[in-house]
Amino acid sequence: MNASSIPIYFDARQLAHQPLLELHNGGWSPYAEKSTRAEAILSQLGNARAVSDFGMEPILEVHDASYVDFLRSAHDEWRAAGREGDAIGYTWPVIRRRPVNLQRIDARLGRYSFDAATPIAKETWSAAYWSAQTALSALSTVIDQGSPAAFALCRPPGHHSGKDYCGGYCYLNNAAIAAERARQSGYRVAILDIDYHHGNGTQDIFYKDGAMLFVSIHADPATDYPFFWGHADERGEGEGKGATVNLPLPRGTPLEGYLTALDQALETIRAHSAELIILSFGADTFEGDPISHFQLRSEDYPVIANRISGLGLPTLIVMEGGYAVEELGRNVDGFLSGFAKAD
Ligand code: Q9C
Ligand code: ZN
Repeated sequence: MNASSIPIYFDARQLAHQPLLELHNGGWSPYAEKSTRAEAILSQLGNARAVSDFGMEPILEVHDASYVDFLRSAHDEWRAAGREGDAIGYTWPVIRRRPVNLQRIDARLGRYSFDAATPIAKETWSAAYWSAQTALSALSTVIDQGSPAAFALCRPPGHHSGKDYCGGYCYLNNAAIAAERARQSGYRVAILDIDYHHGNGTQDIFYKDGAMLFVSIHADPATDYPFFWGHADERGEGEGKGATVNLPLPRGTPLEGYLTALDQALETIRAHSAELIILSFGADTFEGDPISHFQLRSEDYPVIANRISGLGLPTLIVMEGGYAVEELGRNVDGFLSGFAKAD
């Protein structure tokens, strides 16, 4: 049993997604988003509750059907084209290129992705599907059973995935799917994204939506992935103007600077009169993370979590990144314990 008493959801089918390599700084390296991440968290937290199947409908509220079809068949198409290993693109349509409906797998990979960090392996679709169902199951505990909080051990993660693209180890946007579901159940929802990387997919999905607040604290995209999104002047568009709030922080940020941004984020959420929080939680803000550059220590996670739970709002905690596998269980457990603790 985990120290926190927060219900945990996980499905073992999420583990079967195992891409081998990613293109990183000009060469192939072992895929950082390993299945051992989820195993490490699970072995620290103890048993998870069983995930229910909410079907395709909530996924299709967020993602295009053509993209979902692509995700399902891309690996088969790759193999049918005579390729080895995992499907990965190498050509992308430059922004504003006129849409062309191409069948070649390489063109389809370019059309439905934005980077080379997100290979599609044989079991990717199934793992992404169950990761989304994990988020929906944990949400149901909050909105149908009145649990004040729940933890969705989602893997693969989701916040870089938009309505018709994968990227950044993400295929289906678990947090967005849950947020949309919560909204349809009548809640005024705020998404707080505290992964090290900007949640460009989530931002994109709700960019013109004034009812869904998206607030993100992340590494400055001037220096860090995903570079093209997450700058402070991105504030939403049309009716969504003001409902996107980006708080980029420099590399090397320790707890103190982080809490200043967090207080600003929480104030924004209060001002929005949010009734439910979807928290995209990445533990890649940890000082020992192999691909990230903040300076948060293990003992900082309970502090951060406790401030967020101080909002007093029902909260779905959705797992995003975090690649220091050795310390990941401890950091996630610390976060959940700090969240559950009364102040
Ligand atoms: N050379 C999440 O944390 N690779 N995704 C960056 C830098 C992509 C991270 C490569 C990082 C994606 C969910
Ligand atoms: Zn991340």
